[in-house]
Amino acid sequence: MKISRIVSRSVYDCCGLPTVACDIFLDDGSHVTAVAPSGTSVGSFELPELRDGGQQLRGLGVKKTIKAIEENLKPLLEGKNIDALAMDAQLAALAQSSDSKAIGGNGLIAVSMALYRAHAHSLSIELFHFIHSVLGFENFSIPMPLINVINGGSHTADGVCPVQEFLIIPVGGKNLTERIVATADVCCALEDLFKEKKYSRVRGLEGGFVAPCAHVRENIVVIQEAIARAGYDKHFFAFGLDVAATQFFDSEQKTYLWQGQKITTKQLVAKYAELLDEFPIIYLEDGLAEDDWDGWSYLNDALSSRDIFIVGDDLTASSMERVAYAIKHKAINSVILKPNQVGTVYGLFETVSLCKEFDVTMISSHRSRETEDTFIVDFAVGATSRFIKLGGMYHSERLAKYNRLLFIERLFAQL
Ligand code: 2PG
Ligand code: MG
Repeated sequence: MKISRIVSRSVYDCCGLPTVACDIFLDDGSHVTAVAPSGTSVGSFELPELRDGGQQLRGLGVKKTIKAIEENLKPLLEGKNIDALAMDAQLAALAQSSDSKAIGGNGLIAVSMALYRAHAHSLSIELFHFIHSVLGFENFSIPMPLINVINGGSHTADGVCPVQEFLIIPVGGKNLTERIVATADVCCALEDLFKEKKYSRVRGLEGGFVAPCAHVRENIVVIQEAIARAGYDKHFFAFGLDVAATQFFDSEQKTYLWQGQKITTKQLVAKYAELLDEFPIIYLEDGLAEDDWDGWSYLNDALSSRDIFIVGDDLTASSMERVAYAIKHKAINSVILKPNQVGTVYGLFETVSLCKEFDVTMISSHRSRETEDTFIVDFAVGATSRFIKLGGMYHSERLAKYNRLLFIERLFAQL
């Protein structure tokens, strides 16, 4: 099937801010759409977005991005037979070149994702299936969700608690359906508890409640209380933290501002060790800042006996080169995969291959500024990610993704 037309346009994300959508029209008259997500705690090693600047829409308009797609990408793709991988390889080459600034990571990723969706559509197969076959992987499985129930850091207005995301991990469930029921139960119990304790029920960017306590420990205690109240055994849920530590790192003084105190890398790692002694935390994302490389090797070594996923996000920025460096420096054992960090799905495939080769655990992740697009879910299943991060079970841009994952589990049950 041929690509007859590519249209890019401005749509709005969950924060009411503009983002780029790409529609691909095929020569049978059908079309598909993909929409670029955006981050709030954006790492410095991500492919930069192209935005309009100026006063309007906080300077986040995407007219320039749309123009760049028209001028640079449309001529490469229109009128050609759809071949997502080969076409995306061309986009990946642009992403690696100085031209990437002229198009922006946001423009590239919208077109890149739309190419896979269009190709899958032209073959009448599910997107996850197409991605899986492109990667040549054998078995499918449904990734374990990491559900964000309390938000802190830059994902809240006050940023009173340093940790960005308190995640619950329903390890006791035997399948996704059971895990989601249990999680929804805990979310209800948490809401009741917040009411009783007269905590604000304002939600953060990803749909979890704004952290009621400045101290990390106290927030975990509240979640534990909700789990008990919902009637789940204490082994049913494990915990994860996305600390997003780059946000409170002082790179000149090499200190972290943790709960009002300036502390060193080693002191922060000691705080994590204390939390790990007290709670069943099995997942620690961006525990240190994106350029604290020595600190990361120390962290990974110090916690190595603890059976914990040490996860790079801002540190690795989904880039094959940075993940390779992190492996070499023994900085991590797990990696976040976000398509827009590298600008193309093809670029992310390269990182996936590296993770497979070195047995690095993969976590596919949404961004804080999302839309109804569920591409990341299909990517996670197709790439055989062990975990998936989709935010809280609140707000339609998050639920669209949980519901897509439930649909895929149902499809598998019928195979
Ligand atoms: C993260 C993400 C998603 P953001 O840090 O992992 O949860 O947040 O999109 O703001 O970078
Ligand atoms: Mg993160």
